[in-house]
Amino acid sequence: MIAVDTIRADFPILQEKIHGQPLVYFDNAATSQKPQVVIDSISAYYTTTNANIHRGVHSLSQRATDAYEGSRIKIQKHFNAAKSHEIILTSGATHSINIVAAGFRTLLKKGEEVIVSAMEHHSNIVPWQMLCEETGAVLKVLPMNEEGELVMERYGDLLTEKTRLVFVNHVSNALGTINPIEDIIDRAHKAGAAVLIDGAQSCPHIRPDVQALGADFYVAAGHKLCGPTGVGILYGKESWLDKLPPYQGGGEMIQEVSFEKTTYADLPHKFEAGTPNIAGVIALGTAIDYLNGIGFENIAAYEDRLLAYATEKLGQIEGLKIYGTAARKTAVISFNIGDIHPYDIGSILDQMGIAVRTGHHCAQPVMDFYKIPGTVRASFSFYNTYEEIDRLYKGLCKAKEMLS
Ligand code: C6P
Repeated sequence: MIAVDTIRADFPILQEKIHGQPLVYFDNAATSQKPQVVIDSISAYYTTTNANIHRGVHSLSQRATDAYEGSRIKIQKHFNAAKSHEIILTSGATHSINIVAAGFRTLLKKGEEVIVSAMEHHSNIVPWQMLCEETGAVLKVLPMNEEGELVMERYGDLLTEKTRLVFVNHVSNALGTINPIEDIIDRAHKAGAAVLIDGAQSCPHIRPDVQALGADFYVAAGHKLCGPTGVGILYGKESWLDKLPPYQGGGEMIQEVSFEKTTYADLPHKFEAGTPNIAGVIALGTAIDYLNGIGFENIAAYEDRLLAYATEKLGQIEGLKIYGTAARKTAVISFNIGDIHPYDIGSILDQMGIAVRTGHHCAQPVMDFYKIPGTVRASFSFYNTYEEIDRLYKGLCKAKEMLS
């Protein structure tokens, strides 16, 4: 059960007015709002703890290090990773994917193959294209269908003895589709390929168990998890992280440096060059505690109800077409009304205090598939309400009237 009024009181920004109207925040897939405990955690860090980590013998540095490493352990437990050093703290999901893609430069050979899904965010396409250009590896695409589901019957044909890596999102940011990653991972492993799961959109709704899934890599963005911007997670199996070379050189990631030779630090430090976002990582730990306090089953159940209500309500608007009608979806509705440009709808909604995202959502291949320039995307969170969906419905009716 979700006590939505109590929860809303935790998020100060939900009291904001936009153009004189109470804010309706339906852009949660872009970034989530932050509860007061997370905001307080950042302030408390700079008030009582600020020091650089892993460096000082002084007490404050020790305090900061303990808080930072404590957060890593919270994240490890949350993802059920076997070891805390399998959690690499990054600046975001994009950074996490780039660490792996860059690492594969030394592992992938010309003519070997990698598989991407047709519904990826650009962050899970471009780094791999760059990798393929550099290595001469071949990028193959697992197609999607009209409902916005992956065509799994094609997967078997794509997987060959040359496949080295498969990378797919757990949940599509543009459509909300929950992809069958268990099957994707299982079959990739049988073919001898490793799998990276982009969990940027799943983690706010689903608690992943990386050991049960068997994922080789799983990435997430802290800012979509009620944490601050500038923090991300890369989970990697120890055996893989050991094989990958470091992504960046600098302080903290070394064992010994001389002008003749440098040796690298053990995991996780090998991938954490430079001073990290210490306050952000600590605040992400607080955010994860906060979300687990509510419970991911409760979050998913409530958001499912919001999605069903919104789908039914928006479906009443003549000419409104929803893109992404997969059987398994998170609370995202991507749509257009007739041939009205999504940007125009988004601008009118904004005048009413309603925040949605418009455009291609950094998933241009998905838009190309549907032969549209973009969509309006309303993405819901556990702090949204049925009344807010009613306001979206009314706003859309008004926008349609004004723009038709
Ligand atoms: N999607 C959206 O509005 P970063 O920017 O590194 O925190 O996350 C990148 C990213 C990677 N994968 C998926 C599936 C994503 O959805 C995102 C971010 C936001 O859909 C901002 S573009």
